[in-house]
Amino acid sequence: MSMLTRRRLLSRAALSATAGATGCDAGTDPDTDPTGGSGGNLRFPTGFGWGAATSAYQIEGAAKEDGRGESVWDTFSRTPGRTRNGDTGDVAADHYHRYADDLDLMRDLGLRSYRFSISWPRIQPDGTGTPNQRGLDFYRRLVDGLHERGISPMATLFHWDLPQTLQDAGGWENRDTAYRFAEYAEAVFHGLGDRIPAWLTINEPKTVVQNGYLYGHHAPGFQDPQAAYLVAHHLQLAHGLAVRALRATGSAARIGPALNLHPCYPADDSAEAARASRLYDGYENRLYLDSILKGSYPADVLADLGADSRIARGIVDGDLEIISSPVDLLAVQYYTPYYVTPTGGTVTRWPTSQADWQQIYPNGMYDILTRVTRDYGPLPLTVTENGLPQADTLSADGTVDDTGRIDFLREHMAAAHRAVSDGVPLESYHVWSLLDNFEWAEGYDQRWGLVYVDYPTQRRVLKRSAHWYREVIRANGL
Ligand code: GCO
Repeated sequence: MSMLTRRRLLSRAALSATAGATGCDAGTDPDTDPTGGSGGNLRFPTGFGWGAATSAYQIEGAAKEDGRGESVWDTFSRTPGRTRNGDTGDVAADHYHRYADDLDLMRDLGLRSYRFSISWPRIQPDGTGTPNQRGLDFYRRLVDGLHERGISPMATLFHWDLPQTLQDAGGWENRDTAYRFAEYAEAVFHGLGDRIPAWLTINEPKTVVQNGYLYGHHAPGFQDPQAAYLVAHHLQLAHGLAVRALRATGSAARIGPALNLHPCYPADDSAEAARASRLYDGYENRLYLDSILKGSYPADVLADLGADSRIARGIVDGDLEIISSPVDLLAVQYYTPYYVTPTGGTVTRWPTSQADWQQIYPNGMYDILTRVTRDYGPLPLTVTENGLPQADTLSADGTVDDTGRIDFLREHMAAAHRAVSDGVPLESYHVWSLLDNFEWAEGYDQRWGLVYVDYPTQRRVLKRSAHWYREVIRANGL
């Protein structure tokens, strides 16, 4: 298994291949201009869904209220040494209590779409059985508040907060967890399905696989490659079962997966780098895209994992049919490219953000959107996450000057616009994130929000980027 030690990550050859296939503007050279060229006065299609995204554990707090059960992230974050400064999501941005004010903020920004997640342990404290009405009621109030403000809800069913009881029974290593997830999804569809037009199943299965089971710096904190790829399979099985559960309700709502995709480029011109980059792409992208959208796992990745691997032995006849149940949309989350060396390692080519894994390469947005359309389309696309962390500070005059975020967003939106101009059916774009929040193992150090959260007082302050984004939305473009 050659991929075990890599952290997360294009060559001139790959780029020009992309450019040739998609009609990318030949006047820019992504090797020297990471934006790929971005002009002014870019209008998006009428009705474009400008939005922002969050997830339950990262913003809600209220960890012990209204019957909520414990999740793996409660356990993990409360374990000494697991998160920066020992931070937990116990209070987070206190959104559970402040959701009405946060809804007003969204309206003031002019958002057209809001992507949030539903906390499984609020709905099923033990991961199974009769749903907790108080949990469902919270999301009903939230969703009704969105509709009242003319904002379209997009709900993620699973953003990593697996009920601890299910983890105790083996978590995602246990095939049964996929079936428990389908039951939970069914309960949510019955409780809220009449008011949510778009569903996302599993947020970034790859991050659970890599960070949760390979590197161990996310819950549940394991370093077990054999388990990791079995988990990849069970997460995707859960995705397919949830798609089927939605169809079984007769709902006209749309559903799809939320995948963090990374353009992978060879770090040099050698054949070895091209080969290594291709396999890297298999682990980063095709392991999830091929299965869900084509009904088969990529042969190169399966061969690399080995016929004796737990995933190879864990695939049951019919699973891929479930996993590839037709979806209505694909949610793309783009943060960084990877540049892959001949030996399968990665190198950093562009400046990074406060997150050392994130290279700022806007043209990667164009490449990944055009690539999924070329290889898997035509399929409606939504960007459900894109953003960067900064050490934003509240100045004495009460403002937060995050000019770097404005530059980042403008360039990534311009790259998305180029993709749309080249025929990519992109419907919406969500900034990660609406609010500063609990950034997993990084705790509260990294601020990803359009809105600054002063944690001691929980006061919200619109950053300069939020004011800028409001104008983007009003103009429907840049
Ligand atoms: C993820 C998650 C978000 C993160 C964001 C920044 O992609 O990791 O969906 O919860 O906070 O991506 O790292």
